[in-house]
Amino acid sequence: MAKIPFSEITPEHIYLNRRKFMVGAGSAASLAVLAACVGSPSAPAADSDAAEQTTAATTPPVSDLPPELANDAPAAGATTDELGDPLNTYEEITNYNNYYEFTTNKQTVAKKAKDFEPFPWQVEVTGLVDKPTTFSFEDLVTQFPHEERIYRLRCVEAWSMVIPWVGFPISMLLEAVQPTSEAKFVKFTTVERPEQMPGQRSRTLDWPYVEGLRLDEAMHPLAIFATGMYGKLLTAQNGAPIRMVVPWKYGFKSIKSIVKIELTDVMPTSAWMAAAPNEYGFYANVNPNVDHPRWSQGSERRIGESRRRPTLMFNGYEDEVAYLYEGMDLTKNF
Ligand SMILES: Nc1nc2c(c(=O)[nH]1)N[C@H]1C(S)=C(S)[C@@H](COP(=O)(O)O)O[C@H]1N2
Ligand SMILES: [Mo]
Repeated sequence: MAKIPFSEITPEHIYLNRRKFMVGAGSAASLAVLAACVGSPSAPAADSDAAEQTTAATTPPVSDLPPELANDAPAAGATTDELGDPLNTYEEITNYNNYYEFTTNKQTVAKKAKDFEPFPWQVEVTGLVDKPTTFSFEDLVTQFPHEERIYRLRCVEAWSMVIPWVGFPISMLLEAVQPTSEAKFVKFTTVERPEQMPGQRSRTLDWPYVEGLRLDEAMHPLAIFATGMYGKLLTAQNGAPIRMVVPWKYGFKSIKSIVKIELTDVMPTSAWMAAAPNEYGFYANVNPNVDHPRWSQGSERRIGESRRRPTLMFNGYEDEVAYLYEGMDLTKNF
């Protein structure tokens, strides 16, 4: 596959995000439509809803810059989550990361990830599907309409952030490959590149990083793949070029830099289940009533705040997702 210059990826990607945010529609956008729109990103959109339009004009100009530089002027479409909590800053979100492939030190992931080269990228979707498909990054951002999703991210270590992701529902990709009736779980795998990922040269985890969801969890409309954040392409430290975001589960479920997606009929063993099965279960739903063996999960520290705040059941998404776990003992299925 020919390497597409960053300048040719970004305009479509960002304009698509902005446009989807403005119109909030679910129709698929074609490259031709996008091409017609690029170049007038701040022009008022005739078909957009006035109430959602306020920040549309802040879309930064796109130039032929490497991702680190292109990410210097971020813009999100809102300033708070649906509970009224302010977004964390771009600085906070890109400088306090868990990404063990680079290092276990949250404050230096950004620096260690500087040489990671996300393009070109391919994601192989395989296993129990009628249409196994390998998507390039460009396929993903053009085939699946992107939108902004402001989600709380609650790490199992009891810190949290509010992050404006840009992405698309996992269900869209799964519908495209058509899981067979035997498919019950989805297994996700991170790229293995020890030459660019210094943390993979030591055995902190059994690489590659693997995660999994039940198929119905993956199909839930809140479960997304993110390719951007604050209206920009993802930084390497946040999981470029594509990562999962499942906001009602602990952060470690939201696997970064995905290269493989496999539909299966057996529950995948995640990297964290393999490392410490007594501490990390398959479900990993945020639950203030089930403590981690080594600390309480009843409260958390929002990055940027000093006072701890109570942790919410399913991270505040209980009304949307509780039905997925009806009849299950969540203390056993942790
Ligand atoms: N491949 C991979 N994905 C990963 C991790 C990791 O170490 N490797 N860390 C997880 C953890 S523990 C958290 S809290 C989130 C952090 O995402 P962020 O750095 O974008 O905030 O990524 C998750 N995804
Ligand atoms: Mo985490």
